[in-house]
Amino acid sequence: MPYYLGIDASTQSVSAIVLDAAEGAIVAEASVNFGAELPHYDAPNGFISGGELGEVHADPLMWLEGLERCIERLKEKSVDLGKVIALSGAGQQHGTVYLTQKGLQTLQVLDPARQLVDQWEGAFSRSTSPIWMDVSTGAECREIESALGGAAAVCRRTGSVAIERFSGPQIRKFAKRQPEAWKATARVHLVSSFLSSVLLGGDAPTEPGDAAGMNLLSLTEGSWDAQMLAATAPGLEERLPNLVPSQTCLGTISDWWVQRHGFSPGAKVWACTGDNPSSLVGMLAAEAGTAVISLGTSDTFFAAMEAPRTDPAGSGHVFGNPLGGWMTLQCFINGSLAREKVRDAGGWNWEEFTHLLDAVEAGAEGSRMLPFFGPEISPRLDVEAPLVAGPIADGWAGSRLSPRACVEGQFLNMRRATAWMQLNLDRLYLTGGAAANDRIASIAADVFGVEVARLAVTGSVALGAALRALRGEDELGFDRVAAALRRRLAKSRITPNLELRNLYEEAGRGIEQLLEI
Ligand code: XUL
Repeated sequence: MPYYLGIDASTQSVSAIVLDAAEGAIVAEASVNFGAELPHYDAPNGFISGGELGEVHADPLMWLEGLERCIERLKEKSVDLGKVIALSGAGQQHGTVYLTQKGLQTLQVLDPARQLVDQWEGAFSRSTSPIWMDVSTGAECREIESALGGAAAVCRRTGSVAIERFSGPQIRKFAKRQPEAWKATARVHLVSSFLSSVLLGGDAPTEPGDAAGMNLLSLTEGSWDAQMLAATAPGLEERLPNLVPSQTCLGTISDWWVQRHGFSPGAKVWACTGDNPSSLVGMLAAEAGTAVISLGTSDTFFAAMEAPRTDPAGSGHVFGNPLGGWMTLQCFINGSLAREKVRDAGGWNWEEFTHLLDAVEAGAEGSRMLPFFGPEISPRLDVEAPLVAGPIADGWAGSRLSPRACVEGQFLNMRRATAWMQLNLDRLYLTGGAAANDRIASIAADVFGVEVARLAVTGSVALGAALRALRGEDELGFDRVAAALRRRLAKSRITPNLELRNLYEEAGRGIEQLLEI
């Protein structure tokens, strides 16, 4: 039976999953953790530490070595790679790889007798790649915004205000500070289009899913925005990859993979995308009507969006939806850590915290809380302590009302801050550590007034890549696998209590008032 391979080139690891479409099952998974398994790159968490002034880089050679190891690991698990008929991948968003002319040639002449990582002499004009954690480009963001007439103009054109980690400001910084090395750059790839190139054995295009995270793509035209390019770096257009629709077959896998790792010469490579767009597919949320909330260190909200609206407050982002149209993504910095701080302030464990969520009625007796323990970006606020009102105003720490006020406040703020998306939601998928908590899940259902289902998918990015390859080759097969995954999901369904609608409308107004203070 044919296999579909999905690769996730993420910050800390490279992972892969192999999907058997006939069985609708994942037949193998493998992962290589950079810090643990490639310690010679001195990047315990996947990036080079000690960068100055917010600079965070990683070595592209580490990614290449990790990629080959990960594929080897699949073979060690007895996966017959010859059965893979199509593959795709995803990369951490915003990171950039700078290739020389020699680097572009290298892609085409990789020697199957040698390891992937050993063949890149003179291939990079910038030896390390800035990644999404890099916040060193504040000056460049301001320069780009002022060239375009302000942050709002950049947001309307590209889907986001100029953002430090986005590729455009990163490219600008490099071109300004190292003009000679910029001259020697023949191509700037995203991590995802670099991955496509390595799989394809040639210079691959990029697609709107990931390209929209560069502050360079015109949302309305779906092509590079000439004015954004001009404001970013000289000679940028000829250094950017071509753009193709996300669901594009780029060709067949290169001979290097066939000779060295036993792939079939006919295995097709589908354009790789960014990790969040890929996750949208892996979480079965690529159709309008579903939003995903990932409850992690920071909470993330993302969803498919039919029209490319932009956030007037400048906090949210718009990326391409790999299955067509657009998607939106918004981060809430004060996520799990904030819930943890409220818990710790009461000296509770998670069980006690959950018990209080249960024991206190919806609305927390009129207590309102925005649990911001540090700077927040949705909305942009520089605070160090929660904003509170109602019975907990005189002391939230240790109050039995605080756990509920905290969780309700987080979801009410999320509902408020994502209203610009104008999503007509039918359901929410919750994922991440706290999603397993039934109480937290039902508060989400009640606040948003829609059904909530829990996704226990750990590898949604790699799964999304395999599903995209499958959809490219066999749309019916994709529908079948998606239906099977959805059936599994339905078992974790929680329905909202619609009688609480008015109460949460009023609580929402309370949260707005907190933000006016
Ligand atoms: C999204 C973002 C991260 C990276 C790494 O804008 O910066 O989610 O994609 O995962």
